[in-house]
Amino acid sequence: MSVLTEALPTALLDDLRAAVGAGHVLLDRDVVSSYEHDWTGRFSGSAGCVVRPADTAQVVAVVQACGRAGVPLVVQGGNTGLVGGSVPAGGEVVVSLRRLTALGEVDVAAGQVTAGAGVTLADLQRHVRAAGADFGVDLAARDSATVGGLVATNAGGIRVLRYGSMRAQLVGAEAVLADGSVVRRMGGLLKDGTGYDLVALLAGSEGTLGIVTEVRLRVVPLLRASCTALLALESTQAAVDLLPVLRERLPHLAAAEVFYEEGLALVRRHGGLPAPFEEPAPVYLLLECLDRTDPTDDLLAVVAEAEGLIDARVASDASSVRALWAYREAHTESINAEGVPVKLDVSVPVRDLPGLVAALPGAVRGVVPDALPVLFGHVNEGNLHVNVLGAGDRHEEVTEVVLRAVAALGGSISSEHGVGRAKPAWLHLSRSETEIAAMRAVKRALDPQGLLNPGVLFR
Ligand code: FAD
Ligand code: 2HG
Ligand code: ZN
Repeated sequence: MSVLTEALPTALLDDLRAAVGAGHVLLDRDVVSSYEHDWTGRFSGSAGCVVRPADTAQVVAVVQACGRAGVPLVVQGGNTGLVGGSVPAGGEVVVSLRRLTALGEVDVAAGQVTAGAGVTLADLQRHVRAAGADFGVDLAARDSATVGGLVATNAGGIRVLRYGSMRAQLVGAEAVLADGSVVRRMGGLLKDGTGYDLVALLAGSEGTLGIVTEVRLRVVPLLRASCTALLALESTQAAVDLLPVLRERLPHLAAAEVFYEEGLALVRRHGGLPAPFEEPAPVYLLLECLDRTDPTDDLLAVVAEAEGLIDARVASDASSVRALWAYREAHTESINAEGVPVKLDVSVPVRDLPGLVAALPGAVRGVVPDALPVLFGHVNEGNLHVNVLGAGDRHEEVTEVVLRAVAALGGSISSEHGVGRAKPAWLHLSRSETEIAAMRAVKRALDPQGLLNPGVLFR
C-alpha cells in the first residue's frame, strides 16, 4: 500500500479513526485518488486523508476533530460537481457523505420524503416512483450525484421550468456546522416564517457554511404519459420566440433544451449516433411534455405551427424518447471525451440569449483562434453551458472574455453549477461589493476558522 504523503498530525488521525472506525479513514493513495480528482479532469489536489462517516454523530466527531487540529475539510458527495468544489486543494481532510444513504418512507399526506445526504438522485427517483410519486429535479449525473451535493450546489437540470431548482424542492435540512453543532429543521412545515431561513441558505452554499447530513424534500406527482419532440429551427431567436407559445399552450411542458451543430457532431461521434435530420440545422430545440393523459396531440399541434421550423421528430414510446434525449444528455460526456474544456455555466435574460449565442464564438476565437466553443443549455432560464475545447493554457483568458460578455448583459456567471474553485475571481461580475461583504460576513459568523471548503466560492 502506498500511503498519502501530506502528513496529518497523528493525534488527528487517531481522533478520526475513533470517530468513524479505522476502516473508514482512507490513506491508501490508490483508493484516495478518485476523491482527489474532479469529474472534469481540470481540478485535483492531494487529500490529507478521506473519511467516510456513517451518520450525523460521526460527522460531528470528524468536524470537531479537524477543528481541534486546525485542519480544514473538503465536503464531497458524488464528486460530479463541475466547478472543482468537491476536491481538495492540498492536505485537507475529505469528508465523503456517501454512506449516509437512509431513505424514509414517502409521506403521502405531506407529499414529502426524507433522505440522507449520500442518497443518489437515481436512488431517490426509484424510491419515490415506487411510492407513486416523482422528484422535481433531474439531471444526467443522476447515478452518482447525491442529494447533499444537489442541495449544496442548488442544482438545476432539465425540469427547472416545471418545478424549479433544488432549493425549491427543499423543505427541511439537517447540517453540521463548523463548530460541530447541528442545525436541524426536518418537520416539513411548508409555512414557517420564523426568522432567517437557514435551510434555504444551505442551498447553494457549496459546503462552505455546513455539512448537509439529511434533507426533507418535496415530491411531485408521477406523470406517466410523455411526449418528446426534437425541433430543427432556423435560429436561437425562433427558439426564444416559441417560449411564450409553449407556456400558453403546453401547461404540461417539462423541458426545453437547446443545442447546436458543434455539440451534436461531438455527441454523434462519441456515441456513434445517426444524424437526427437529413440536413444540419442552425439550432435544435428538445421539448418534453409530461402529463396524466397523452400530451402528444397538444405538442404536435404546437410543433406544426412553430415559426422558423425546418424539421421535427416526435416520440412517445420509451426507446424513441431515450434516443432523442441522447442527443442532448450526452453533451457533457462527449465534450470530456475530447479533452478538458473550459466549462462555464451562465445565464442571461432570455431575450438576450440569441445575442449571446451569436457573440460568444467570435469572442472566444478572439482569444484562441483554433478553440471550439460548444454551446447548449436550458433555454427557458436563459441558461447557456459554454464549453470551450482546445483552449490550451488560455483557460483564464477565455473565462474572462465569456464572463465579461455575460455580465455586460446583466447575466449570472454561475447559473446552476456553483462557483466552486473555478470562478471566485469573477464573483464581482455578478455580485456587488456589498453583497460579497454580506456573504463573507455570513461565512465568518458560521465558520470563523475557515474550516469548511476553503477556496470554494471565495478566494
Ligand atoms: P459533489 O460534486 O461531491 O460536490 C459539489 C459541491 O457540493 C462541492 O462544493 C461540495 O463540497 C458540496 N457538497 C457535496 N455534498 C455536500 C453535503 N452533503 N453538504 C455540504 N456540501 C456538500 N448540475 C446541474 O445543476 N444541472 C445539470 O443538468 C447537471 N448535469 C450534469 C451532468 C453531468 C454528466 C455531470 C457530470 C454533472 C452535471 N451537473 C449538473 C453537475 C453536478 O451533477 C451537480 O453539481 C450535483 O449537484 C453535484 O452533486 P454531487 O453529489 O456529485 O456533489
Ligand atoms: C447539463 O445541463 C449540465 O447537461 C452539464 O448542466 C453542462 O457540461 C456542461 O457544461
Ligand atoms: Zn445544465
